[in-house]
Amino acid sequence: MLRKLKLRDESRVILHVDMDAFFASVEQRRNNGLRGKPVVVCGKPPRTVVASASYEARAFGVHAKMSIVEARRRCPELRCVEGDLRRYITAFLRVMGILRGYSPHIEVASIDEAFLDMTHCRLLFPSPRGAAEAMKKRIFAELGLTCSVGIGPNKLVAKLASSQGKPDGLMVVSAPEVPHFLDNLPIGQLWGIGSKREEALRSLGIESCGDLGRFPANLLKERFGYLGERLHQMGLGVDEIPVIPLGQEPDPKSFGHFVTLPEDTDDSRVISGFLLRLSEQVGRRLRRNCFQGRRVALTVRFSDFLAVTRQKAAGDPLMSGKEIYRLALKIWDAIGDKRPVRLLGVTVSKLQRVSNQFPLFSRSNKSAALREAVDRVNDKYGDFTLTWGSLHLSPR
Ligand code: DCP
Ligand code: CA
Ligand code: CA
Repeated sequence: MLRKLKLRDESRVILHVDMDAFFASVEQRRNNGLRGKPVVVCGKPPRTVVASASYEARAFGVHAKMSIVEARRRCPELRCVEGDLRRYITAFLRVMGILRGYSPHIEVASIDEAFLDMTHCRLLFPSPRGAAEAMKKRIFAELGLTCSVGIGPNKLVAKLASSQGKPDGLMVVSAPEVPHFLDNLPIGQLWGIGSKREEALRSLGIESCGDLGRFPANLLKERFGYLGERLHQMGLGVDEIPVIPLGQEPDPKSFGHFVTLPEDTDDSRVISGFLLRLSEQVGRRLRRNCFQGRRVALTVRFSDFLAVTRQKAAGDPLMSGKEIYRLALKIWDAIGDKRPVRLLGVTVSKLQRVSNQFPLFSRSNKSAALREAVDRVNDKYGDFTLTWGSLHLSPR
């Protein structure tokens, strides 16, 4: 029992890897002419934003999510490359191939990051730092890409540590060092703290993660509801969520796809065309994973960036694109707003497994599994700037 507790609280060694300027670095690697230059990867110009900016571009103040027009204004010699998700998935699969040599417990957290539970791999490596150094060396030697690594007693601390030394960073925070590490970390660096929440915390005199941990938990709960407890835990650097290996994730709660339209439009034929495409994408994912759903939600962002999400229950559980489309269209009609639309999203939730059979793609097909992981990250944290849809690609 004691051993179990200890393992959970203090003895875990979790490593987080995040690739540096990932999409941009893959492009610089492919094309010698781009190396050492300010480069951004984006969707189809001109209505697109920066997905990834090379560190050379960042020196000009160019960053992710900035419009291409603004990025070019800041850096006239900027090279813009139209991205291709398939290239980045292939590159990250090769990174995963290398990571697998360091621990069998790997969780894909995004298209360019992973957590490794190294707790039981200690005998194999001189030290966690030594393992990280070897891993970084191999990734650079074999793929020509740099990454940043953070090591800590849990996923929260590991991820915070990897973001500190970017690019090409390596930071190890042992359990006793956690309080000092958090004292020097602004709260904006924590997960899920946007500018509004950050402002609210500052108004309480909370500037650093350390301040957050020392702030009375009951007051945080009063102010932020259920999130208050999580904030308190984060302030203490506590995170017990285990590393969940690829293919062992719990059942998803929903499947969704989003697309930014090539241009803002109020043309209902164009809008229904996109709704059909999104519905079919979602339907394919449902079927591939052997789920059906009982609720369809439609998200519409108008040209003024205001967004609405409305949902509708399905009479019978559904998994076909046509059925999803029919409900999405009904929701669209019910919204009845004639302003030009900028973005559309279709999500199916209230999922149930269709049968006990395994998903249609084999889990040994790592590429499909990673694509699924990317889609799930999109569902959870919002879209990648490059989506399957915006690239006019078939994801499968
Ligand atoms: N991405 C995207 N749209 C977003 C965020 C990210 O398309 N809104 C893509 C492009 C990035 C990749 O995901 O290259 C990884 O995202 P990161 O946030 O890790 O950013 P980078 O790897 O580009 O830079 P950093 O070195 O800061 O990690
Ligand atoms: Ca990255
Ligand atoms: Ca990342």
